[in-house]
Amino acid sequence: MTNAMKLKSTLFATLFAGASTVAMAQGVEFATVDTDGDGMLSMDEIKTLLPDVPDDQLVAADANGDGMLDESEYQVLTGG
Ligand SMILES: [Ca+2]
Ligand SMILES: [Ca+2]
Repeated sequence: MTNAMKLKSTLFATLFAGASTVAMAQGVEFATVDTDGDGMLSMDEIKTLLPDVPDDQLVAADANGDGMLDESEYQVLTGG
């Protein structure tokens, strides 16, 4: 392996590590997270599929403070 190739693979590893949480959240559909299909995401449902999302982000995304995320609140959480 050349030095240039080593540098490239190190750079890619760094980029992927930095982006992993956001990329993962963005890649999961609302319907996938809503495991009981009631149209709302409980904090338990979110934590099962997205265990790396910090609590403060979940609280911030819950715009109406009902302890659940609807589809529009989930879009805010995932930046969609
Ligand atoms: Ca649900
Ligand atoms: Ca809510």
